[in-house]
Amino acid sequence: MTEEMNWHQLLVPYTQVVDELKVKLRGMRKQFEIEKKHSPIELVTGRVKPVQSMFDKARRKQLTDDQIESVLQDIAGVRVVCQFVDDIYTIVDLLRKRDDFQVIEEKDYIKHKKDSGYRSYHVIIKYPVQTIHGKKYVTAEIQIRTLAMNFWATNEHSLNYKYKGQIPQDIKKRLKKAAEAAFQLDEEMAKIKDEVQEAQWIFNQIRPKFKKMGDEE
Ligand code: 0O2
Repeated sequence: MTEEMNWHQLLVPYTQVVDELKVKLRGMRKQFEIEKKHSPIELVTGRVKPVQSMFDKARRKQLTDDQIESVLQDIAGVRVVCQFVDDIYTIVDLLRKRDDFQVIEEKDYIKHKKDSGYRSYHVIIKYPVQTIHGKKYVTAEIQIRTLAMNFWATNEHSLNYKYKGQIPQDIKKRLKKAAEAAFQLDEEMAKIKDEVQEAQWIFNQIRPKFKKMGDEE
């Protein structure tokens, strides 16, 4: 068996965790909708880190192959996108209360934004997954952010990829400005949250239900 096939085999439980988490989080959203309450969850996506990207990160962090699984917490990654900053903390509370996995770490990059301008709330969990070889505990990262934070992070991520982590200074500066503008948008929206929610509730009664964009996988 090749080295690469070994890694693909190792990643099978991670794929299952991502799939299960997506079902569970979308299930939470459905429940809010059925109970005719504002859903703090707008979109749910997920991915297993591609093997190459896992190796790149391992090299950056100077990890040996044996350390990769225990050190990298985001091999299984799920992203929850919401409308308002408050929703993020509602989701975090809901996650803390669940007993189908254990929250082992939380990183609040909203109260403590990263140097790049990145904002998001990361919840690291230990998730028990059933495999044909028995139960395995898999670490997964749930990233929770607003639509505005997600817009910024997605663009910055593409630029980082394009410039191989070396974004030119002038673009970096603009990105920092854009991060602040996105945050101001979140703050302004928070002030009219009740109005927006009421309007959306009325609108949802008459419009056909569309699949949430970016939520189909
Ligand atoms: P990908 O391609 O999304 O998988 P480190 O990389 O050491 O700073 P660490 O210790 O793994 O980060 O944990 P952290 O800070 O929770 O970051 C993990 C993930 O958060 C990243 O995974 C990104 O998805 C996201 N993230 C963190 N900082 C930034 C940022 O400045 N900009 C953007 N766009 N995303 C960020 P990967 O492996 O870097 O990337």
